[in-house]
Amino acid sequence: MPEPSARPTLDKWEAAAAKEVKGKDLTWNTPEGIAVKPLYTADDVKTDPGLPGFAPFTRGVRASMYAGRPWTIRQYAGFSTAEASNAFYHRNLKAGQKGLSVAFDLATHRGYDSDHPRVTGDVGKAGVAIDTIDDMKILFDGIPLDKMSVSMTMNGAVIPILAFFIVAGEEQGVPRAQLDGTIQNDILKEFMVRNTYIYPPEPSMRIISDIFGYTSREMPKFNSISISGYHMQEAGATQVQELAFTIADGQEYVKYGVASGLDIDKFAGRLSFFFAIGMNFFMEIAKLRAARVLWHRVMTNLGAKDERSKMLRTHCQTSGVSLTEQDPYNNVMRTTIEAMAAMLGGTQSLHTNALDEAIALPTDFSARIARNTQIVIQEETGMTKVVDPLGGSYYIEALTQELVDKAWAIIEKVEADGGMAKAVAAGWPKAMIEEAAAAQAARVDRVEQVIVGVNKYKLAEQDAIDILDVDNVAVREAQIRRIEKVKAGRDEATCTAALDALREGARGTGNLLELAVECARQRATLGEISQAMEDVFGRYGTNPTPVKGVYGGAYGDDQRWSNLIDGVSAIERRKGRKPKMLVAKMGQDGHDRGANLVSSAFGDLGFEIVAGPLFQTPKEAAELAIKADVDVVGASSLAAGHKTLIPELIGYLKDAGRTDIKVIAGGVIPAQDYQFLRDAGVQGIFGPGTNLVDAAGSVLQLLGHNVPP
Ligand code: 3CP
Repeated sequence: MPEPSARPTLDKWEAAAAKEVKGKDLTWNTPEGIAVKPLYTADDVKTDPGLPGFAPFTRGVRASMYAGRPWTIRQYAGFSTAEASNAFYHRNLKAGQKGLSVAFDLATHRGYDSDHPRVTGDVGKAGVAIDTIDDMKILFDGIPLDKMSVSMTMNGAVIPILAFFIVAGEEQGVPRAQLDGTIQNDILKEFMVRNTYIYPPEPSMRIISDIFGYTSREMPKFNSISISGYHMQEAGATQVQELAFTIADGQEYVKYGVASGLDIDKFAGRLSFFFAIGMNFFMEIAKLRAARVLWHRVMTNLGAKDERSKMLRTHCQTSGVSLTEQDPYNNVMRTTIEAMAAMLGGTQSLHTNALDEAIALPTDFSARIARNTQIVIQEETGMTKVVDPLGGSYYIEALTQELVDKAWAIIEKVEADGGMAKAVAAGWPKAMIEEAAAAQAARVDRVEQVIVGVNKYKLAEQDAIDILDVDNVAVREAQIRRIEKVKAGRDEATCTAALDALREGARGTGNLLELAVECARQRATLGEISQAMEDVFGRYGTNPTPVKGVYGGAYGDDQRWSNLIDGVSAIERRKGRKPKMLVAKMGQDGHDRGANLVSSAFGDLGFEIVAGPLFQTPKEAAELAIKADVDVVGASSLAAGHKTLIPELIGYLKDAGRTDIKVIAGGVIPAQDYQFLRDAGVQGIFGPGTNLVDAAGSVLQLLGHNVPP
């Protein structure tokens, strides 16, 4: 070591670096507005991160962390029937997975039984169909619910699903006090980004308080909520937005729980979190550390005394949107990098995405690679042997503090507005996220942000990979047979009485989960339990409001963009009105990032956009298209319903004599399905990673105007 006086100063380093890069500014301005410097030193570290296992838990919630027990390898899965999903779980557990995480289909999420006419395209797609307690029992057949921790991603139909889970335990001989697991139960982010809500915000918040009340009393090992930022990042949020809104959501839930009469330290210890881990490696590590600091601060301010109540425990999932359909084996590397960020950030539980997850549900092959990514890190690398190995890194510590400060400013704004429920109702968090999404799409389309294989180093030709295709007609028929069997075998009078009691409880103050558990015992279906509450609460719906000017604003006087605008004007002159496009979301798929981006970008080009409401049937979408007299319908599908829903839409337009209305499809559509859709009459298909400027050129061509390349 040189003597302190002989050590080079920062000024000297700056001069040396500037000489090397000939004065180029090396500051990296990240999307969250952080100016990342090329070098960090001890001068940048303003706070002592303390020790792991001690407040404010910057360095982790356990003293020994992974040296004592590694994080839980918990792969999110579920598809088609309960039998198929159960078999998949058994195979995965045998191969080294440690905890379960159930994915439900969208019909289940939205509280519909599989025989409901609105969900023909959704049953068994993107998750398992659960209609009755019998389905739930089959799902966990041979899996002891007192030993295996089970996470269930459910928000809308959270009451019937949790009731089925409790009764499945009972009928397995496991008392509810021994049930170990987590329910997502996070409705605020549904209103912001994910959209699988059923009821309006106020009764939805009551449901959450009822679940806190019941589980804190009856199920001490069960995590009553998974407060989720994941879906915000998937919808385009920056890491600061994800962090701030998630912590603010948590704060709101605690306030509601306390207002419902619960003692904060009786339920707060079982609140858990869920974050996305994207490709900004150090930012993600710092984000998890910052989240723990922020939660400790929030809970201290809310009056929690028990340190467990202030400890942020979290699940993480590698980022789905960071995966690409193009050159998909790159996704293995992306997921590995993200998994490392999650573990270096100190996650408690982790899902690693499969390489084909940008286009379909995982196959056994892709699920194995995803799972083994975690097993290799845990068992081959020695990375788990040291607690928080990045603690004390100048950059990580400085970034952690910067994220804390930036997120805190947003949390304070939320508080000034009266809390997250009010902010969500006012709509500004959603708008902020959508603006960030539009800005990011423009960065990618303009190659300011590189995505290997998509906007740089593209393959001339690509081999198709094998993907899983679910025959949802067969799944639906099997589900309908089981619903009929369950209904035929139950005592109608006691079942109706239990449902009536639930309806009354919804009108009054009875605990909804407790009442639903009785409905589940009496073999009421998920649809019936949901409907009993809907009779009182109503069903909620909103219309999208795409952001304006962000995507187009990024293009300035770019020549191609100007050519497109000229093309739109040419069509306007020819038709005497602007070209008109319905952006349609059909089925129960609430993922609206793609639809909103298309609406924003095409709107900025001068199209008249009809932003269709979520959850339309094909018939409703066709009727809206005809009524609005659009030139083109863009059907956005992110949850695998396209092969059923889009041909039906075309059928309705044809029956109405409107074959002049062109139909295009976009979203998560595997190449294998392109010919099927073309044969059904789809005139343009835009899969994942589509450049919106290219897409606009194709649509203008479809409308009879050729845009110069
Ligand atoms: C942990 N333990 C330890 C140590 N580490 N004991 C001694 N020494 C250690 N070093 C203890 C814990 O205290 C705990 O016991 C037990 O071991 C289990 O550890 P854990 O850390 O609590 O882990 P786990 O049971 O896996 O729970 C993790 C959380 C839980 C808390 C995060 O909520 C969870 O599993 N969440 C998963 C959520 C999920 O899968 N979501 C999927 C979303 P005690 O409990 O007794 O203290 S998928 C969504 C995809 C997108 C979409 O929505 O569509």
